[in-house]
Amino acid sequence: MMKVYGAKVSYYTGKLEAYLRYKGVPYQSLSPYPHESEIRKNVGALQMPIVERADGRWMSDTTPIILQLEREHSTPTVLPPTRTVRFIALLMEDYADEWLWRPAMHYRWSHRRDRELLSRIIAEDVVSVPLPRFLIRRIVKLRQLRGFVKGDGVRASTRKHVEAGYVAALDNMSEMLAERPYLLGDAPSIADFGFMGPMFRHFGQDPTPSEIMRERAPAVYAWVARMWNVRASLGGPNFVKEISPGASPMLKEICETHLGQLAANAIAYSLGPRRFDMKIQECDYSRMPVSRYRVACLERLREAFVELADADQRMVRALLPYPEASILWSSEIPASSGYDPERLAPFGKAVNVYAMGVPR
Ligand SMILES: N[C@@H](CCC(=O)N[C@@H](CS)C(=O)NCC(=O)O)C(=O)O
Repeated sequence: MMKVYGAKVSYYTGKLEAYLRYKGVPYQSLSPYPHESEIRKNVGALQMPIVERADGRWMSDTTPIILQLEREHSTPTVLPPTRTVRFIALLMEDYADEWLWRPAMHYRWSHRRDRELLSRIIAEDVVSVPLPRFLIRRIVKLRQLRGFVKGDGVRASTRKHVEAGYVAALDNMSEMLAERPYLLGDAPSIADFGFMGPMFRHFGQDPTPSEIMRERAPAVYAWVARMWNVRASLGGPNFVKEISPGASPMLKEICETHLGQLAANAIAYSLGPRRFDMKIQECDYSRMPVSRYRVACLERLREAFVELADADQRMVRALLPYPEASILWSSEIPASSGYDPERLAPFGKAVNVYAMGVPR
């Protein structure tokens, strides 16, 4: 059986678990900490989830893991067959993976109730180091707040914008879910699994954002449970064949936020500094940590765009009529991460999203 090293409070572990349950792939959940040296040896970085397979191979990073497992377990597919819809699904997944991470960390670690609860859970259930619990809690709180909140651009001047990003995701998902039970059809696609990262183990479980979700977006709250319960059904998934107008607010938000950040990050990566400034929807973020992994995300999106036929490329461009979207088809901004040139992912050596793990 597949071993999934992760945690029941982890963003990407929740995303992968939802996918494995849907596909009927059995797995065993384990904590990574007692296996840290083995994990580092086999995948290069400690992050969650990490998968150890029955055939002895190890996998990291949920997007390539899902794409690999789709090759091995092709039904029910989570990749919409219509090429333009598939591209939009990958774009939505990337936004959920990488942009909603900041508000998810902010709500968990900036709000006292959430911070106290999660540091207790992590000290009791996740971290296994021979230190008194109160000390583990203190270290965890400081590490997460300093690294992933303040160190990732959440300040007095950006806090409102970070929180508005969560609310926008709720509103935009609600609009899409008013049309169908899953974001792009009658069954979950890779876009739905992407959104399970932030929406399940963070926004749907942590006290402050889950209350907001229940009050403001009960359809998203219901979708989270539906995603956790969904199993392959007879008849196969029916995905939409074209992106409906209900998705427009979501796509606009993705371009203005996530693609704006991917562009600023790629420019900074190509020039060399470890921190960069960016303006997103008129909000100034300063001293953001550069991410090599996110340059690779942009490269993969560009490759997916290039693979589209001309007519499909035109259709995608029409769906994304916002200036930030041009980074998907124009190479004016360099995107050259040098990460995984041999295309071994998910079997290659992982890199943390920020250089050495936590941004400093
Ligand atoms: N791109 C990866 C990211 C995995 C990841 O960053 N996981 C987080 C926890 S949910 C982590 O392990 N962070 C490293 C840390 O906290 O040091 C994926 O899709 O799996």
